[in-house]
Amino acid sequence: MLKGLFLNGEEKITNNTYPLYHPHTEEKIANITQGTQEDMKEAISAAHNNFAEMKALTSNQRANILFEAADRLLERQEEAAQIISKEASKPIKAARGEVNRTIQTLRFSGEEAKRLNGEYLSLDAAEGGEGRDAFTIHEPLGVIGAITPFNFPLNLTTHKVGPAVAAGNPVVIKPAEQTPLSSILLAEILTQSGLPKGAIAVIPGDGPALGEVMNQDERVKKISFTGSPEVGKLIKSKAGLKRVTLELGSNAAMYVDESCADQLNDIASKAAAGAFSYNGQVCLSTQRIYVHESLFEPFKQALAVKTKEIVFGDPAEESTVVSSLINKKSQQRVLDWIAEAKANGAEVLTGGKGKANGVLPTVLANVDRNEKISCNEVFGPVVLINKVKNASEALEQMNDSRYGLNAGIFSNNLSQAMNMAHQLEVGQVLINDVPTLRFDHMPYGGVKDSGYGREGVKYAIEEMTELKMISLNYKG
Ligand code: TXE
Repeated sequence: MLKGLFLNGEEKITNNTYPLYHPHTEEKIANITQGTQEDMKEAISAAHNNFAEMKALTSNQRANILFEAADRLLERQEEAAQIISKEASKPIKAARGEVNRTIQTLRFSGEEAKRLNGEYLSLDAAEGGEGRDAFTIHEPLGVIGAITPFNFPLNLTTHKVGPAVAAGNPVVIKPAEQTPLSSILLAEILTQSGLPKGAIAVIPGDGPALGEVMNQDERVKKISFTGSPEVGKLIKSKAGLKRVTLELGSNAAMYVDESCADQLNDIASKAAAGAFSYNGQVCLSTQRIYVHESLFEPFKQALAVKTKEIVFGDPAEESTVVSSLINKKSQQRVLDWIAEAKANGAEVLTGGKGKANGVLPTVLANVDRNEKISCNEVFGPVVLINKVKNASEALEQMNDSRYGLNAGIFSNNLSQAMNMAHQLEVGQVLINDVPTLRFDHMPYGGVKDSGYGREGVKYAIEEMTELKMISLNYKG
């Protein structure tokens, strides 16, 4: 299959292509047209030229485009899931889950398009301010640049596109090299649903080259990026007066306190799901688990049992939960970090190398906090479990990280859990849930190296609009 760029509402195929391989079966899936810097400039011009038309759409019209896109995606849900499963090596059940979430993200975006409300301002609070009615409105910014990663190629892209459209902004997408097909599908569906042609473009290709054009072009008013902290910081450093939102990685932690003795099996199941869903390539993957010393041994055993039940294999199989990592480099990095931790005394309860680019679900116990596998984002199917004396030691270890995205606390002691929640250095705290949890309408983003700004439909819209104040002096 030859797949082109999505530009000016249609496919543009050129001879300049790159091959896309299935990470698990290693078969060629497609040849993708490689976008050039000229293509990116053309996409930005088209988006800019469509801004007036986008801005003129009513809230109701924008909402209806998003609702129709949700309905069209629902009709094509199996096709979309197969695309995600093949390009990202995502187990098919998880790929279907991602499509379902994307449909919701589009619907939430449509609903929020109807709620772009401002506020009444009491200007008479200032001396001499009486006799005026003042209020705020939200205006769209202009062209939004969306730079997206491979791990949730449809839903994370929709988290940028849905709010952009809801607010009345055109958008240019630079998808991850490995997963362009789902973004192209999204752009096709939105265009079929009535989005003005040219108001959305997808330009696959080299990140640094295409990102540079987005960063340099002053018509791009905001870049919304999801990916690694290194690239995120680079984009922000070059952004000038553009707005920037960065959704970066993490090494998410959770704590199981002494009050959870009766729930260990249930918590271990949830922790295994949190650690291994989509092969651990999730920014809020459950990576570090701290357990009160009184429950450490039984929890460790329960987690090992649950992990051994997880099926590794071809992502097309219904039973598969963990499949190959995105590429060989990732596989090698994860295996090297496991070997290094083991050589330094960590206990490997289960795990190993899998077929193709795979790593088998791995549990490591008693891992030194300075190990690469502990203090970096592993982005693979590995979970670490360590013993702590009490909640304050758990808190200290959980906060000892360059990242701060999500954290989980399992506790039946409300005040202990709430005290920890207030002191955790993260964007989101989940009490009685693993950190691997995101609903698509909640605010979502990180502190420290995990990010800058917030997503979650309503919150992304706030960052994609300009606040304007209008005042009327009715006394003259
Ligand atoms: O990210 P990259 P990758 C993190 C996670 C993971 C790491 C690697 O830590 O280990 O990222 O993933 C484009 N200017 N997360 O390699 O390289 C690139 O083409 C502009 C966290 O995919 O940052 C792709 O489209 N753009 C996470 C996108 O940036 C550039 C999800 C991401 O690529 C660029 C996924 C440049 N100079 C990964 N260089 C989360 N928070 O969900 C590359 N790109």
